[in-house]
Amino acid sequence: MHYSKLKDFPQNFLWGASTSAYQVEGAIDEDGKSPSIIDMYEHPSDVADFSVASDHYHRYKEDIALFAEMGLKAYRFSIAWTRILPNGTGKVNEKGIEFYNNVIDECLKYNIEPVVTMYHFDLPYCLEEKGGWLNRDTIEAFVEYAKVLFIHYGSKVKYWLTINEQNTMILHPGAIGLPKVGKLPSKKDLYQQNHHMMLAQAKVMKLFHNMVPEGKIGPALNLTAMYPATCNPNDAIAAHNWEVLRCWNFVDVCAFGKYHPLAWSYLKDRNIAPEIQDGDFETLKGANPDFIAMNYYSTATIAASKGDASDVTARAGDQQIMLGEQGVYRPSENPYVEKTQYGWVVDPVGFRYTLRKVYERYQLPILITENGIGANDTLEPDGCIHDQYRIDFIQKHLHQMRLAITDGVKMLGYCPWLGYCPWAAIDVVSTHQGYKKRYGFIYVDRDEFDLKELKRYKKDSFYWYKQVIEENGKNI
Ligand code: BGP
Repeated sequence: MHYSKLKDFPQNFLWGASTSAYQVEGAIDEDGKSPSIIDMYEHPSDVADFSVASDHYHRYKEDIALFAEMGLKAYRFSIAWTRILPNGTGKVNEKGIEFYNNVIDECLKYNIEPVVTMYHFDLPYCLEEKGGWLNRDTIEAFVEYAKVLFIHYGSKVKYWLTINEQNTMILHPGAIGLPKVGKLPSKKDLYQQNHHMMLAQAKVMKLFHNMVPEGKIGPALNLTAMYPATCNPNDAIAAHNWEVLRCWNFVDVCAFGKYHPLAWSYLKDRNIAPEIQDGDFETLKGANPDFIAMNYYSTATIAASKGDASDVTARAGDQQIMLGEQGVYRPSENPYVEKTQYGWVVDPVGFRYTLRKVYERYQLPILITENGIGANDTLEPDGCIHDQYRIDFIQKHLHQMRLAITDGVKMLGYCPWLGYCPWAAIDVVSTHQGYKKRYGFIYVDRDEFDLKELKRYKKDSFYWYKQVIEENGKNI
């Protein structure tokens, strides 16, 4: 669709940026924090671990001052459950409460809207030892944790995200890390975990609406539209299979309180459907998210399954690199898109396409909680970082977002486009590829193992994004 005039980004649009606790904070055993699963998982030995990360725990004031200088209107960060309730439940750790109070107050001091993720891949390890998400007790533990957060921060934080990328945790658990025993859970167990997370999320959303009536809460999923590899109808069916299983099923359970019918048929047919207890569907129906948060990096291109083991590729899959599944789909190449140096498809038009689909399906406001390019940036001798590729990436995605805004149905009473929080506000440790895979607007001077002074430098993209925000995206 071509338009003679593009709509503007809305007034009050949340121009933000994101991080997560385990990737940015460091201080993994300070002030009463207990280990989380991601701290304990086995990660490749040739990349940085999370023990120091970007040392934000000690430098949050300096970092938030830089975010303010960049003009951020929102900062999306996650709270580490293990700082708040080191035993998973029970005794509240005052030092943990204080830390996030300080972070939130520091944001508010600069009129930066804090956007809080409650759970970003980091279940307390002590709960994992009791079965983790496979154990139904973890549902109530999450509710208890949420209640502590709403009591302490509910009056200051308006935007909340329950669980980050539940679909990544269930479909690509290896990308998050390998449990100590070195073995990933079976699919049956993963879908049971998924069901428990869905119940926990629904209960927490209900609690939130009672405790923080003015606030807004949503799930944060990794959403990726799928293209059929050709116009062969079987490729179209396969692309739809995987789009439903990878994306819509997760959003549907939260937004509609029920599994997507195609996903449910797949789960039943393969004997991997979760056990459902009486009352579970009533609980799921009670979620009522206020918006959908979405992490978007890439699209994927999908061909029909050949029905044999060759559907699954030998290369390692991750959040964005599709693996294939026998009888469901095969990953295919797309000749019309580029890739990052880490092999992730770069597809700004696919962003518009995915936004259209999300809006069409759920008719809820959308908050972009991640989007960005991982690259090996170079710190020049004069202290500059010329990351034109990051500027190009974000510029193109924002332009497509503006087109999607122009495509959008105007909704009565509220704006369907809440904001854009790219990944990442500042360099952080990648989930599984170490420190050299950088995403931030602010460079942190450390190497994989040499921590140097962790000094902060503003990248070219920092100045560019600042101007975009000042102009409310009018030149995008
Ligand atoms: C998302 C995660 C983020 C972040 C990002 C970039 O899936 O929610 O935590 O890690 O991907 O991924 P990576 O660090 O693997 O490059």
